[in-house]
Amino acid sequence: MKHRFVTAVGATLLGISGLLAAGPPADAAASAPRSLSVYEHDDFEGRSAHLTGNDANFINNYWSGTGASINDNISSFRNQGDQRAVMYSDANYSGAAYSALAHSEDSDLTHNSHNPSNFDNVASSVRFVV
Ligand SMILES: [Ca+2]
Ligand SMILES: [Ca+2]
Ligand SMILES: [Ca+2]
Repeated sequence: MKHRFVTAVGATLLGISGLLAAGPPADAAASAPRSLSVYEHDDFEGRSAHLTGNDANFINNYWSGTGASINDNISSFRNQGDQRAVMYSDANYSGAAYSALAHSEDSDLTHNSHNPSNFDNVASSVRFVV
């Protein structure tokens, strides 16, 4: 039901843009913000931090308003961006990789079905990919 509704809206938007017929087409790549919110505890609780670009080492990234590093302490996340965020267990994009799909969230990094089974408190770097 929800899917049919979305399809109907998309068709309506296509119809409108067809009528306007002017202006450049939307550039998907240009509207692909990198926006990953990470949390200290499960269920998006505890302290939080916002990552908006590639970062090779979380050792100098801190929970907002604190001097405490997020390194090896991320337990849940929300990826609000249009790009996939690949988090790595080690610095410099190495070690085990956890792929956080665009517009996805994980409330508990301890149990994962399509990623390393336990990625709780291990993330040390992140790289965004389209
Ligand atoms: Ca860093
Ligand atoms: Ca934690
Ligand atoms: Ca680590």
